Amino acid sequence: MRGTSQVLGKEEQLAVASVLGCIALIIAFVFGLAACDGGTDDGISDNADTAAEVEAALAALLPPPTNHLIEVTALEVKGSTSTDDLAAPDVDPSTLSAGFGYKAPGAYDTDNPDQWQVASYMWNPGQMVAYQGDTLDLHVFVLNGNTHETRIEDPNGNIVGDVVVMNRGREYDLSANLESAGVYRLICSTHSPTMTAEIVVMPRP
Ligand SMILES: [Cu+2]
Repeated sequence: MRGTSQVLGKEEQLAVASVLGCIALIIAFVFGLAACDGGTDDGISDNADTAAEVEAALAALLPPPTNHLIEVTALEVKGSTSTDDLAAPDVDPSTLSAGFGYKAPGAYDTDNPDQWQVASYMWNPGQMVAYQGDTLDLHVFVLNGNTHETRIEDPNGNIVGDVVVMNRGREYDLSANLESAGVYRLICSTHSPTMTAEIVVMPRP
C-alpha cells in the first residue's frame, strides 16, 4: 500500500505541475498580447502608436542636427602616354563632356608627336553625407582651372543660394540648409556635367 501511495503521489505531483505550467503559459500569452496591443482595442491607432514609437527610437539613435564644414578642392587630373605604348582613342574632343579633356598625338606635344593626353575636372571629395535638418558649409579652394561657375542644387533641382564664379587660387564659402532628404549637388556648369559632387542627405524621422 505504501508503494502504491508513493506512486499515486508522484502522479499527482506531475498533474499539478502540468496544470501550473499550462496556467503560466496562458498568463504569459495574455500578457504578451497586451504588450503588443498597447493596451487598447483600436488596431489602427495601435499601429500608429507602434510606428511613432519606432520613429522615436530611430530618432534617438541619430546624431542631433549639426553643421558640416567640409573642405572641397577643385581639381583637374591629367594623364599622358605614347602611341608606342597604347594607340590613341578614336574620339572627337568636341564631343566630350566639358569636364573631360583630350589632346591627340601631335596636338598635345609638337616636339613629341607620339604623346597624347587626357584630363578630367572634379570636386574633391566627390560625395558627402549629411542628415536632413543639418546645415552645410563648403569651404572651396580652386587648385586647377581658371574659372568655375558653381551652384548647389537641392533634390528638386532648385538652386540653393547664389551662383558663384570661382577663380583659381581663391577660396570660397558656400552654405545650404539641408531641409530635404535626397541628393543635393555641387555643380560646376563650366565643366558640366562631369564636374559634379553629390551631397547625400539621409532622412530624419
Ligand atoms: Cu569647373
